[in-house]
Amino acid sequence: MADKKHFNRYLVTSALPYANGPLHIGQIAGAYITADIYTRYLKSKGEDVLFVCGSDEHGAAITLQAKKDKTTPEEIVDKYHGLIKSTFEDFGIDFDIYHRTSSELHHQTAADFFTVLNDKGEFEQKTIQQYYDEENDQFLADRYIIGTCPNCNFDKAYGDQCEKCGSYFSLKELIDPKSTISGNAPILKETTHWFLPMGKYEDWLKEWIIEGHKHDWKVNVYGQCKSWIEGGLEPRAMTRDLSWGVKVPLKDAEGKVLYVWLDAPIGYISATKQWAADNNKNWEDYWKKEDTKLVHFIGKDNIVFHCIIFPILLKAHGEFIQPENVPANEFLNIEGEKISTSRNWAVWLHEYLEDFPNKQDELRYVLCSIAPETKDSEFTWKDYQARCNNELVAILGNFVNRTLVLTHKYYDGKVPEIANPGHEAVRKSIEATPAKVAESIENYRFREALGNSLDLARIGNQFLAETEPWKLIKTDEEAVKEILNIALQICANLTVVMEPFLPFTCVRLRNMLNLDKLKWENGGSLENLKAGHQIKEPELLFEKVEDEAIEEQILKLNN
Ligand code: B3M
Ligand code: ZN
Repeated sequence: MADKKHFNRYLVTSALPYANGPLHIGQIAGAYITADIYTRYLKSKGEDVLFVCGSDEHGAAITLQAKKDKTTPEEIVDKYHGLIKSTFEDFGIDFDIYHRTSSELHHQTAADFFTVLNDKGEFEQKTIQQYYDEENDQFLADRYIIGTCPNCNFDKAYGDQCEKCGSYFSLKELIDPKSTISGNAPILKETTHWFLPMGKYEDWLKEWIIEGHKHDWKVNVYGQCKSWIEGGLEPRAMTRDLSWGVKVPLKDAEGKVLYVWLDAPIGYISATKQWAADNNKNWEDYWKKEDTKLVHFIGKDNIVFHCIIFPILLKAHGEFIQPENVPANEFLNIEGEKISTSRNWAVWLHEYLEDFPNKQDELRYVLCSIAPETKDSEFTWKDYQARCNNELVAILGNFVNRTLVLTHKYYDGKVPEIANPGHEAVRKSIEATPAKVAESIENYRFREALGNSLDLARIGNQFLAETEPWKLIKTDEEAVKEILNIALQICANLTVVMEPFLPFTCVRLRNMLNLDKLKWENGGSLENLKAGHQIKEPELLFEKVEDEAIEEQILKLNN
């Protein structure tokens, strides 16, 4: 069900990764490849699209990593911000800006946002009992405490959330809490925080999400939101006792910073501001005009923050639009197990590229084919190999190669002309392809969209197999001209409908076809290549993935 309203511009965000480690395949399968496909498609249609992301550089994820590595939070974020940013670039995730929450502009934006809400009386200041590490003289926020999950008994649950069973709870429910800094049992001590009374927005959330997005939000997203809202929303602390983060912009708030989940989504706003300043645009057009479509791409563990807490903050502020959709993905497992960064059960993107140089599109292809759109899904190396060899090599690569080789063989690489157009059925399916792909993309069904666009290469292969131009050349030269003309037009159209998914391959294919980048509207045309147009020598688009390469990767996982 597409969002039917008409929009004049798009603001698309991908979750800001914590700058505390390199990127793995689970992350880009969840929130980045899909967003990149979506924005590449919209841009190819000529829409006004802004695609923002950046590093999340605050919160305990960063300070704990710094402690572990015996270094400072500053060094951690500088190191990983650089690595993450270049990994995204290497994989063609084409953000218009990749910003960072440690920037001055972000600190200012987040602090101002807090001030507006505070001035409007949106927070309740409350003194509460909080866990405190006596040895280190420090309050222990969320991830600084581990203990036993009250729900599943997992003994390494965080202060507010269990990664094993996925449940959230309040600090006091955690069984047998321990400080992650000293390992000691913490004491309880009084501290004052600013709380967001979320309960007062329940009616609005019911109307906006439960009534309003029943049919256009994904079932997994809608279901999670509904159960949160119907479960009742407790006040949530928007500040923390920490030294690392955005300082609470008030006089009586010494030693306190903004809660990372208040600060991080505002990172989308500060990224937009920075991009607008760099490009002479108005950031407010993207955040405050009702004809802007805001879409957040995230993983399922971020749903509550993007669908409930951040919308409440935007609503409380008063000047901002709300997300139109939040197409969150579920999780990607590897070889039958959950990804675990601590156990190194992961495929790291920068390492993948060392082992498979220039094979970004192969991974993009596989991860989109198996994207965890409606439920958790599974990456296995054998499946990677099978999809590369049976689909990319055998269908797409093979079709393009046969077409270009025959064009060189019979016509010196010049596009042949058609005397009497025929092949009505094939023409119709070529013309129908872009609309099918578009329909799937607009409904956030990226696996289906990829299938629909690969179908164009399947159509091409089947067409060659049925018409057999290599036989026909001996008896009917005119017929072969038409066949190869059509096959070449399919190649040209593949550079359009495949581009959102396989951007690197499409650059190479355009080069071979000696063709400029086409717009989406040209993706179903049979006249993109004029008769007589000279194409270049073909080279193989994809290589077969050998067994040894796959075995090596499987071994790597176990180490
Ligand atoms: N950094 C959590 C994550 O990487 C968090 C997302 C922030 S999005 C505003 O999953
Ligand atoms: Zn649990």
